[in-house]
Amino acid sequence: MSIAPIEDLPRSCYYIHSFITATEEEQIINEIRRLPESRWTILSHRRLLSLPGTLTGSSRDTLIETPLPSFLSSVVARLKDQKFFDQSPHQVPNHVLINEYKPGEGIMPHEDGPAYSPITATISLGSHTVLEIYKKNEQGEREPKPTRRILQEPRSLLVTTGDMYLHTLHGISEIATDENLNEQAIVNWSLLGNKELYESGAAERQTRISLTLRDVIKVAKLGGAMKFINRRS
Ligand SMILES: O=C(O)CCC(=O)C(=O)O
Repeated sequence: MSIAPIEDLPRSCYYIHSFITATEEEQIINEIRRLPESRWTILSHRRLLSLPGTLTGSSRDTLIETPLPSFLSSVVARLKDQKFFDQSPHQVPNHVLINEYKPGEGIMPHEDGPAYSPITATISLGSHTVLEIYKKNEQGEREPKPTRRILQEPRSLLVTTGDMYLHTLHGISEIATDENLNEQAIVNWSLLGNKELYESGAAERQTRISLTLRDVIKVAKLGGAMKFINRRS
């Protein structure tokens, strides 16, 4: 598998179409559908679920050490083989945020914050989407319009790290159809696997599940966390 950085972006963003197969995509979606409904947090414009769990501690930056579920093992092994996480403290992702978006749903522009090592690997399942990248001005505020648009095909992997992780914001517009899809407007156009699906310039979204895999820097053993809780009570 050749890994090309996205031209026209700082050398800190990688796109790989067909990172997983259609069979793997279906298996992972089925496993996610089997998770109890009570694990999902319903937000107004998407729902989300954290595995192995949500971060704890007063700064919400600590992961209680628990393995990721086995249905993600081959994906995690592939990320390790590709050495994307070699510079992160645990050399592999230890946390995954699962977001589900219906057509018309999205996520406000945001930064991923300091709880994680500065590398994010996102796998898209079930639908494409367009991720919008915003620069910050000299005051550190988000510029009003996105400066880059990245088309993420189903089964693709997007890795962001370095400058891109530290100095930009990213979001997904709450729209049901992505428009203005072409070589000039989409920075990873030349890296798409199935360009013909988008060549009309518009693509309707389906329900998309994204897996955002990251390495949480602080990890606590359950025994240690219990002692900490007891000491405070
Ligand atoms: O769903 C996506 O691709 C983006 C998710 C995201 O930005 C996040 O989990 O912080």
